[in-house]
Amino acid sequence: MLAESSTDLVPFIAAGGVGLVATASVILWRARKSAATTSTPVEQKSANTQVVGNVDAVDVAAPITTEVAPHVELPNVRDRAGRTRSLFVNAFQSIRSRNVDASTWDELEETLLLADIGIGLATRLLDPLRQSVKDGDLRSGDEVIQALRTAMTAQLSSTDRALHLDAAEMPNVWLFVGVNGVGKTTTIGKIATAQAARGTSVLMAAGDTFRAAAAEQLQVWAERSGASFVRGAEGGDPASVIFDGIQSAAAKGVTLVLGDTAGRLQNKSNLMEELKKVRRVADKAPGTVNEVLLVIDATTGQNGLSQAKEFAAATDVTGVVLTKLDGSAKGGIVFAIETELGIPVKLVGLGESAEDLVVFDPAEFVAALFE
Ligand SMILES: Nc1nc2c(ncn2[C@@H]2O[C@H](COP(=O)(O)OP(=O)(O)OP(=O)(O)O)[C@@H](O)[C@H]2O)c(=O)[nH]1
Ligand SMILES: [Mg+2]
Repeated sequence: MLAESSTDLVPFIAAGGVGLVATASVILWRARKSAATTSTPVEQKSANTQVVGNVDAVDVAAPITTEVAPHVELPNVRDRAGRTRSLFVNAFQSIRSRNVDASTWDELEETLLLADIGIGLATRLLDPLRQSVKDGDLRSGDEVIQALRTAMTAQLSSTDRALHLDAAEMPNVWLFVGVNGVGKTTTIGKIATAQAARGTSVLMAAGDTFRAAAAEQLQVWAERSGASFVRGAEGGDPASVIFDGIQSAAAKGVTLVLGDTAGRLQNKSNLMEELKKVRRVADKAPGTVNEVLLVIDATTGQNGLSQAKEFAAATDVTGVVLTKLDGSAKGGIVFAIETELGIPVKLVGLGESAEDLVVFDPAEFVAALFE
């Protein structure tokens, strides 16, 4: 059974707590950064695995304060997802002010397709609206847009977006999978920062053994966030590194292991087999895999959908992290991922900094497209 916990365990920017949570996160980040850089012990675990960092030394290094720091810039879907937003807002503006005719449907379809919602879903959204106009139930362009908003909101309404963290299943393991360069390592860094701000102890396991630089990149994030860190030899077995990380976390009483993996193409069957093994090994005692997060780059649009299918088949993906929404007009992919695949989008990346990750809030997202 997966855990009872929900987004309240995840200190991202959630409705109602934006200022305080983000501020706490940033303040603790600073305290942890200095703690981690002043005294980071390096311990040899085995010939191939190094454990770096000492959770006890940095755990809750500073009290979480609710004081508001005015200089902290908070990420916001409405502002950051500007390219997707302006695509919708501009199209809707002209449609709203006109009577409904053939060009209305052409423009709506074009907008949905440009946003990479996909032809199947675009048709399923627009056909009932066309019918309602024929039946006289919808008359103006404005009414059509309102009805589209309701229909799009309904597409996102019923998924479980909770990130599962269970105190009874220590250590919890969250694995990060996806094709090259989508933002897996960066997302781990962001999540560690946010979890650390909540006082959750974190260990990062560098399961990307493909390049030495990958482990070093992750280690930088570990030092910044005060997380422990385990890496293996370049070219080593990723499953062993993740397993060593879990054992180390169990020995130290660390709650959450974030397992990085090398980027891979979804059609390389040997690499997908490797990922299955990582997941299998990570799920052995003492670890419990509570999340397998597929990281998808929003700028790749519909291509992300075929990636998702293959990764989901290999690793039982529990959720999607949609990164780089800040640089993409293809944010409609959110609807396609959820409706075509039934995988919830749990987090959204809105930039490259530690705080640029938010819980996906469907109402906020839809509002950003329509208002
Ligand atoms: N604008 C923007 N850039 C991002 C976001 N997330 C990650 N990036 C950037 O994307 C690039 C790749 O990020 P990585 O975290 O290295 O990606 P990865 O999936 O680990 O890459 P590989 O390990 O090579 O497969 C970096 O330059 C990140 O800063 C995001 O939400 N927005
Ligand atoms: Mg990486």
